[in-house]
Amino acid sequence: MRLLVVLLSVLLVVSGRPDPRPNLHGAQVLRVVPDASWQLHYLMALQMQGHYDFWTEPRAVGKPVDIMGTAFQLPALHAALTQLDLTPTVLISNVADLLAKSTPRNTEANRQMNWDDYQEYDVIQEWLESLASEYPSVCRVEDIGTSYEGRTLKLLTIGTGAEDNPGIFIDGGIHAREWISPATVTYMINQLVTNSEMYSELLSTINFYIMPSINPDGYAYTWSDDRLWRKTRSETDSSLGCKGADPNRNWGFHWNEVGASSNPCSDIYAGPSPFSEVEMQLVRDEISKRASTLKAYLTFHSYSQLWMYPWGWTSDLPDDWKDLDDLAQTAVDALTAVHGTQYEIGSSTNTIYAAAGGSDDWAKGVAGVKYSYTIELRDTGLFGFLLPPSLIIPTGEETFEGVKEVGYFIARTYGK
Ligand code: 0X9
Ligand code: ZN
Repeated sequence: MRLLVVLLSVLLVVSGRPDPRPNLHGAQVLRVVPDASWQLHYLMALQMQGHYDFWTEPRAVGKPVDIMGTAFQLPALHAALTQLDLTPTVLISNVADLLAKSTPRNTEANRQMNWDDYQEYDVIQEWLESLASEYPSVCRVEDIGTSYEGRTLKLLTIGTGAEDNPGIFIDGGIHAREWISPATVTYMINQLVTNSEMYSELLSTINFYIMPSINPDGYAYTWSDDRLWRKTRSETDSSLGCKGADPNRNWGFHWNEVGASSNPCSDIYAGPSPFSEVEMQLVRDEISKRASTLKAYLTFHSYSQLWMYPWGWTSDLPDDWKDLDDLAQTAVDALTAVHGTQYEIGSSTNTIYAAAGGSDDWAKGVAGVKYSYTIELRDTGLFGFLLPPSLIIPTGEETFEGVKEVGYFIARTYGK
């Protein structure tokens, strides 16, 4: 026993950080595909009980649902699924092993921005500052406020033309555990800024406003304590001791009407009130400030490979859905052409599930940004949230092609 304790503390010293969420040893991610609507509804009820971490939510008959069970929970999870006549396949046989493989190397060299690995919040922040000082004719950075725990949020503007040029607002990292999102958004920033001569016409016609990591406290927590944390880290309810709200259920448009929870312990907790989360207030204010020039809003999530547009609060489609669908098609065609990655396109309610209080719905419904999209990046479940760092660059390359199509379209359609 003493030997074990000594060994563990040696390991801690060597690795420099405690093993995040050690109870993931032996945890598995199981996939089931409901083929009847009663199974779907029972799966929804199982999710509502809040015992298991649903990596993807029950969305429709025929669509896969990925559920993580810890080693301790697995027998009960199997029993529950058997009762539902569902036969699970094992998607990830040992979450802890995969986690170890996808955990960034904690070296000094890796504290320099690069896309061979995921990056900590501070590294991203410093890099944004250094870009702005190295390329002052192409981009500028602003501090727009501080998170609940006191981290600075930065907004990078990329553009060489007029301030009132048509704009595209891009954010990443709203859900803390979706690491490929900030990695992809920073990849695209780097391409636009360091190769700006290749995009000179685009950048003189439109402005990009980009915030790569809009849930910094949650993101920092995924590095320090719990790799699979999704929400913010605010103290919303002291009696239950559960922290944080789902920032993508917190926006003030049809808030908490559907697909969200009022339980502070739930992963889809809408928060005590619309815009209770300071980080979402800050992003909202940046969008609002520029609402008259913004033509597109892109918010990056993972995973499932979906390019979705509003609405998320109703299965009805916006009047101009065809315009949004057409542009999504153009973007996805360009994306797929790079590495063959397949994406599904559609309104979010009809593609995944109804969920109100999302930033995409607010951007369109309140700020009036016509082309509002939620993009769920790679993969489709092989690695889920634990996408290996070797896939950052391929994901960045293909996504950038899709985003450029959106840029060119906005420039052609609204450029002066
Ligand atoms: O549920 C979400 O917030 C998003 N999926 S995720 O797996 N990344 O959590 C989808 C949001 C789609 N948009 C709206 N429901 N408004
Ligand atoms: Zn997400």
